[in-house]
Amino acid sequence: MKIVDAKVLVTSPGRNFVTLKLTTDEGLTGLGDATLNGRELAVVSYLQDHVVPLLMGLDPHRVEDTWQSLYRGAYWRRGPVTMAAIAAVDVALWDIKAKAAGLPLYQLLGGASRDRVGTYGHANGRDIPELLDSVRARLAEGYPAVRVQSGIPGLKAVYGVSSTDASGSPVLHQQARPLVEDWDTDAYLRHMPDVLEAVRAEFGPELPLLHDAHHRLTPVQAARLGKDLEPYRLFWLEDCTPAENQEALRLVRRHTTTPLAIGEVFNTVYDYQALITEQLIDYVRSAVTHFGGVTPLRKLFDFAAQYQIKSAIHGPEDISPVGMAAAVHLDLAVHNFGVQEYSGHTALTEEVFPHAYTFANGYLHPGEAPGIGVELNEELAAAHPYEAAYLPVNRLQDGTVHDW
Ligand code: GCO
Ligand code: MG
Repeated sequence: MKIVDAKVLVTSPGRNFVTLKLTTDEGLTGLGDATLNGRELAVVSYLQDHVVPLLMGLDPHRVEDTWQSLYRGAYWRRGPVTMAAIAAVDVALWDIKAKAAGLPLYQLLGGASRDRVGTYGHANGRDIPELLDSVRARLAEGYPAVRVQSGIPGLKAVYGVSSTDASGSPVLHQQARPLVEDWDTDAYLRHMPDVLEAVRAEFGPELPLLHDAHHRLTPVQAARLGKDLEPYRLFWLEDCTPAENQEALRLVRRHTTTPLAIGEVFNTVYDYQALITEQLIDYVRSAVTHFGGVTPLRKLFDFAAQYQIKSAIHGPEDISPVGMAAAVHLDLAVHNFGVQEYSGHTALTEEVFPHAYTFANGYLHPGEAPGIGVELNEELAAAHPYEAAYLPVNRLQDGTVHDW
């Protein structure tokens, strides 16, 4: 079998998604997600201009060899653009291989290690009462675990929490120019224990609760937060410090038993090396889409398993259904699965990417369709072309840019 066609499609059924579609001489097709939120077109160019020409005539069964040749052959390794592009090729090849075998991808990854894939959903509130309502809504949808994000008194727009404009309508997180959010770490550190106290008081001790600090704290601030939140027994504290600095987690870990999760912006195992071997974290958060595909993420999970660290694949709406499907196959197959983040997609996105995976009562299953089990409705995709959209920037109250 040979690859005879490769197309890079960009569509925006509510937000931008980049999809690679490979076609073989036998008529099999494979899809891969290459969406890099806010920097989509850089990956489109990387694929179209530099990778697609290399794929023509290639045997799609050679998944490992293709991965190695794209990673090593470029000489310039790593980085989110490169690794998103390689991920799309990797997943599209796995899709073709599994279709050729007539099997859902998880069967090629060793088969199911569980019956269903547990998820967590997002609860956000501008204040505590609104957050409690949002937790209630997630529980009504069946989510077995909930991430809680709250507005901070005195701040107008905080990560994960929509603010409103003068007319009271929600301000979108992603806009044609970056939305400017504001930040005050002391106010945040003072407020978060009250938030968790209120959520625990309302929902009891058993509900697994997560919180995302979105890289905003210094090591000592993160240590303080981890300690202050210990009474509320978080399932995890996510991205407590900026992700570039692995040493930071040593200091945090020395001071708190709150479990730590990190890695949604990581793109190779080297970003995790000290974190895993020194057991500084409890969950690895990388997405198939940003980590170079199923091939390296499987290796990361196996490495992490040696240290009792679990998987927790990043699953916001900016991972397309193609990337989500690949994630759910991996979740079902690996032994050290922890949890899958899942917030679903808009109805239009689901129409553009019809898929075999299902979400019911808080649990995902990849389905039994051969391959990853996702189609692309190209006509509908083309009817919703690319729209420029930036993620926000974050500034302290004196105007200084802060980590977002
Ligand atoms: C999460 C993330 C996302 C990111 C987004 C940026 O935990 O789901 O923090 O919400 O902000 O993926 O593109
Ligand atoms: Mg996050």
